[in-house]
Amino acid sequence: MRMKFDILTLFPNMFSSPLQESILGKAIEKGLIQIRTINIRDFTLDKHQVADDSPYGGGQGMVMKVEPIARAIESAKSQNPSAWAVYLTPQGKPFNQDLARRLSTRPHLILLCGRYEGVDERARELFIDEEISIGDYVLTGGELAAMVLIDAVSRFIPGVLGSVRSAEDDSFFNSLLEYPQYTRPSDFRGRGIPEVLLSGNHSAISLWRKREALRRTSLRRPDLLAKANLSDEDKKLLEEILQQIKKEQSGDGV
Ligand code: 4HQ
Repeated sequence: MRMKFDILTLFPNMFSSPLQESILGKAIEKGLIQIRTINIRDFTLDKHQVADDSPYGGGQGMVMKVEPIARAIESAKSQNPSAWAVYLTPQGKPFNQDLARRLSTRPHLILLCGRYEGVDERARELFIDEEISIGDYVLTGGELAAMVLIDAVSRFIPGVLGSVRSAEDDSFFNSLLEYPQYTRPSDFRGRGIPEVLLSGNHSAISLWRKREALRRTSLRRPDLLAKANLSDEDKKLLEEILQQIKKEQSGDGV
């Protein structure tokens, strides 16, 4: 039942603190997820435990050798031949919430973290099931990308966010940006909070949150609106909001 993550890395110490605090730490304690780090260097066969070498054809930097990676992945897969092996790279499929949800249905993920100029191409061809990118920027290694992936995937595992909440909740808001949140005090240096939130009128509060989520998404991430599946009622609400934004931008609004 529990989901397993095997992380193949040259820097296993990077994973000790970030994944053991707070929500993920509790999920590990509860046995909902298991995170193991595997040091690729332990799968070298030479006495100096060399895991990288210079690129054929010349050029900058070093490339991670195929044999230690092969042996490390084969070791991880020996416990579960159907484990799904992922390589983190800017060349991969863009990571998003849908991909996180899909990966959360896999009982066992193997995450290969590259350093330097990356790994020998044959390691990717022979042992990797899927390549994933966490965004269009260059990291010093795949380790932080693997942590991002583990964090987002774990939120989908039942119980990780507590017994009631899950990442699957509030389907309307999932495809949109969040509405604004407030907590005490109700007045901070003269700045109040939206009155409706103090009204105790739950349907009015729901409507306000829906409007704010739609407004924020149309202003900041219109690309997300295209993907969201809105009901006819939501679409009407969105039309109203877009009209209002137009009015505000033309200067005759409030
Ligand atoms: N790297 N999304 C280069 C990334 C990355 C990303 C990982 C840096 C692989 C060799 N990984 N190494 N962006 O920038 O996943």
